[in-house]
Amino acid sequence: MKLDLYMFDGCPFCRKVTNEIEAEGRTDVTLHDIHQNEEDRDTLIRVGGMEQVPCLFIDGKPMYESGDIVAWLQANPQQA
Ligand SMILES: N[C@@H](CCC(=O)N[C@@H](CS)C(=O)NCC(=O)O)C(=O)O
Repeated sequence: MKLDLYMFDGCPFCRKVTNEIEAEGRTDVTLHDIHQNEEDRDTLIRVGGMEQVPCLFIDGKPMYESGDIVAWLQANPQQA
């Protein structure tokens, strides 16, 4: 499963998600800072439909809302 988190530094909702990733010790989520990379920002808007972060792409399908993302991460632990 391919997991890509679109976020930016200083976003408290993104921090909630990255804290969960750290707490779980996950290494399967690739971070994309939309303030550091214009291409990532364009991808978020094109695929997700809006610039809101955090947004987790699960095999390319966007999931917005930090609470939903945290719940999804907890329900889908990293595969060995
Ligand atoms: N309810 C959302 C709020 C996310 C949110 O407001 N993110 C801000 C950055 S801290 C944002 O992307 N704002 C731009 C927008 O909503 O278009 C969540 O919990 O994920």
